[in-house]
Amino acid sequence: MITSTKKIDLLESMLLVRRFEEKLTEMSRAGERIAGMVILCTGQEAVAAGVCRALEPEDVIISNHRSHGHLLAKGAPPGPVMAEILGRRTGCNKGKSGTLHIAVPEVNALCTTTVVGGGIPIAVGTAFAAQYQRRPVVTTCFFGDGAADEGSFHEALNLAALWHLPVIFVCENNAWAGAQRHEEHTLVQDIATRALGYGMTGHVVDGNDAVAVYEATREARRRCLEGKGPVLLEMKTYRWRGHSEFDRQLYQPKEEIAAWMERCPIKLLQEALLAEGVLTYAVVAEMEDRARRTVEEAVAFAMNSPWPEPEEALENVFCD
Ligand SMILES: Cc1ncc(C[n+]2csc(CCOP(=O)(O)OP(=O)(O)O)c2C)c(N)n1
Repeated sequence: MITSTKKIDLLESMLLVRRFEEKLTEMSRAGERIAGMVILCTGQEAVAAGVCRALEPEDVIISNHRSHGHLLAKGAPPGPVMAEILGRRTGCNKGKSGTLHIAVPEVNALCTTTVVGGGIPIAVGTAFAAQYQRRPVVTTCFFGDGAADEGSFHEALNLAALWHLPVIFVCENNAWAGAQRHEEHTLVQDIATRALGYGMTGHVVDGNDAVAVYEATREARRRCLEGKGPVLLEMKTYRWRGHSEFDRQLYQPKEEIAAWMERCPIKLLQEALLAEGVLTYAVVAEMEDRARRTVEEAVAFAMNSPWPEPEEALENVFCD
């Protein structure tokens, strides 16, 4: 059973992600130099928070191009994440990743890849390593519905099931892959049903309900650690913004966006907690303040950080 403390933690985590990304939008519109494309998970925060707050610190995550929520919810420090996005030397990857390939090994966020579907086999590799070394660690891999139609998805899920690897495959089905609707790239309505074809467990989860996401992830984690093999969780959610901030979103019906905004994951949890008497409006206001302050501090840290020197470009670059 999820505790009230954990529910508050989920809300706090979602608020941080929302405010962080709102700030990024503001900065990108103001012409701030952002290293890479601004790709947001606004509207999908329940998946990031629900999954990552259900994991333990030693569990690994592998993320994709829509990574800010995953990283922050896993515990990545907002200052160095912001600094990385702004290409500064104090960034998580010394300013060499920019927005799109951030890794934060300190919190076991080992890889962010923008190759659609590219992270899925990598997750199978890290899960194999944990199983081989008999470490009680689960790998969670985030990818979109578009990625579920890549060849890598099929090979990776087949192998993970065959070897009973401890992987939670999290498909964030936000209804769109770039400008393509889900129905335009697959006839399969529920991607979770594909699990059956590989001999693994799959579930459809309400991806805007942070508590449901948390509980599904806890259960999947338990199964993985009992050696029962991987789990495929399909989180039904929605992308509020365009594919990236360069995208004018003309293909996304306004009414569709509005209907999903009504089911804002933050609003849903906040209202539930107020109704349950777990939270008061005063505490909500404090949480809001805290999230805004954290983001302001992250921006100040990043903006006051130096740019990398040109000669640093080849440091930490390996080749045979
Ligand atoms: C292998 C590969 N093909 C195409 C692209 C270009 N691309 C970047 S994101 C994207 C859409 C991905 O959609 P989805 O997997 O559903 O994730 P979402 O953006 O909806 O979160 C595409 C086609 C890419 N980066 N990599």
